[in-house]
Amino acid sequence: MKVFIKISIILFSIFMISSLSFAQSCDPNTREPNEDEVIFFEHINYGGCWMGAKIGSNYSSLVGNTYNPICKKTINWNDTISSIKVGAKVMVTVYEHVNYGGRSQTWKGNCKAPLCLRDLRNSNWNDKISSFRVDRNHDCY
Ligand SMILES: [Ca+2]
Ligand SMILES: [Ca+2]
Repeated sequence: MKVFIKISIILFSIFMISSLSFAQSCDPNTREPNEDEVIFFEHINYGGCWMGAKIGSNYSSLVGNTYNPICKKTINWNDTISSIKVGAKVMVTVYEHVNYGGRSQTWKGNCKAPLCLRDLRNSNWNDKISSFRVDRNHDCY
């Protein structure tokens, strides 16, 4: 009986560890989002420079050069984003033009795990995003 309990605990632990590592991660080698933030990347496959934005952040224009201390270079994020990790409890809406204009697209995490958008060429959004809003994913609250 004791052995059975021990085996059960071990199996349960393995299950918990594996579900954590599989469910919570897009690519552990690059910056992962907290559940309340979205991470935008310069290149596909979460490459290049990245910027994070929390729930409640609205960027009406990405136009203009900003110094990014993370990658230590000046970058213009307009028409630059090529991959995105959407935090578990985040709903992000991206827009083709500044001031939330033009075509738009909304993506959400699934409340437990981030949504992994590794290559925006697949959805015709590569190097097109000019403004975005980050809201709560209301499915999760
Ligand atoms: Ca790009
Ligand atoms: Ca654009």
